[in-house]
Amino acid sequence: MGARRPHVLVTNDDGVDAPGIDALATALGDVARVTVIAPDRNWSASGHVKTMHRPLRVREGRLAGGAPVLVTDGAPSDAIALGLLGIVADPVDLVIAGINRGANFGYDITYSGTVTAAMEGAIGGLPAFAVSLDTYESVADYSVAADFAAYLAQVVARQGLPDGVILSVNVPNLPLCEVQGVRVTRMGRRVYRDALVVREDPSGTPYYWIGGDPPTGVMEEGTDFTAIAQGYISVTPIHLDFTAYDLLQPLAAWSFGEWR
Ligand SMILES: [Mn+2]
Repeated sequence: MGARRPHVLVTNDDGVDAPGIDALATALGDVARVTVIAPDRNWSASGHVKTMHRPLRVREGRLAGGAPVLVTDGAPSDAIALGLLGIVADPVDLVIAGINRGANFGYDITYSGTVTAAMEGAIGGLPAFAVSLDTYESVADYSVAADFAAYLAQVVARQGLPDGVILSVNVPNLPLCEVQGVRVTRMGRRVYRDALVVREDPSGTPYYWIGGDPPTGVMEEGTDFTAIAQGYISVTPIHLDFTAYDLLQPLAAWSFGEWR
């Protein structure tokens, strides 16, 4: 690293009290200046949110380990927008979201409050990445993920990222001695096993839960899902340009000229 420590803006989607964001902020403190703006509740699977129809509140609070934090009633992506639009006075160099409880593989990124918070950083013109730990346990060891995030923060602060590209990092739930290394991966294919759960409220009106079993994934070489299954940390570059370029020509050949 050069003499100057990067200024990192941190948020998460599990909420200010989650252990993952505390572990991340603590590890980053060794290599960066850290500002944390965290949502006051769990926003997991909230997707990319821009709150426009109600005011956003921000108050001072503490992370689980006692570090100061700004707490908002907005979504994770709102937290990043607030930080980049002026809540944080000093310029930010890098945006990091996490450490999420639960991996974000394949299409999960479109649901993930963690990954979409990083996307908000990219929309704000900054390099950004998301970090997720492959566990759903409420008590977990975030130290390997935190240590890797602090290392990656230095690399990304130095190298930058192309416009509109973020990194989605997934870390296996293993002790450091069992982690096999780091793999750069593509998005894998998730297999969702959602099922509708129908209940009835006291007045007899039905209501619904989206339940079912946790998603699995297709084991294919080179993917995020497979890297984690084999004990590797997975780093997936994600482009916000969702255009299906290979369909531009075929779609142009459709008979749109016949409309009007
Ligand atoms: Mn989450």
